[in-house]
Amino acid sequence: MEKSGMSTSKDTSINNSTTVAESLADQLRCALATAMPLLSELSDEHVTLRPVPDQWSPKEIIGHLIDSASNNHDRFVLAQIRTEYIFRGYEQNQWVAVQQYNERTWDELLRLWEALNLHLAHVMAAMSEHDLVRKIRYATTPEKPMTVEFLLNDYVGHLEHHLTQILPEYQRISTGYR
Ligand code: NI
Repeated sequence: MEKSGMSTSKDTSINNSTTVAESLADQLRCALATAMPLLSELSDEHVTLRPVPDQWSPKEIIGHLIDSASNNHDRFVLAQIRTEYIFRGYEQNQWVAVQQYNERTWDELLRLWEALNLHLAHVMAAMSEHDLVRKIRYATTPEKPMTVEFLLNDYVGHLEHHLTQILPEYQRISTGYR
């Protein structure tokens, strides 16, 4: 992978060689930078309320995104270390229920969610073109291999999908998880 620091000064205006991985990481950073101020403004009453009894509150949606970040942290790292890596799934609704996200303060949840994702953006940006074409599989659908690039794109799209549930005006950037 070419690092921009290696290039001569005259070519910077034409091509700063942003990699696909760096571009996906930038989408994630941009989503965080856009959403954080809007999320921070929401009242504690609003973010604790479940619209209907079996739907997540905004705190629980951010909790689900924290679970997504922590599970995908494993995946983003292990996909680069192991060949033939099969992802375990996780019981999304039970993860949210067990952790009682509604009992946490909104500010603490947001800071945890942001910090985890800033680190994941860093991990994503460091991936090479070779890493992105590696194949990974889910235990539930082992017959359908997917690339690491698909996984990263899907991760950012999934995050934005849930952001739009809390922030209806949020404009998605990612092409993933449509
Ligand atoms: Ni989800």
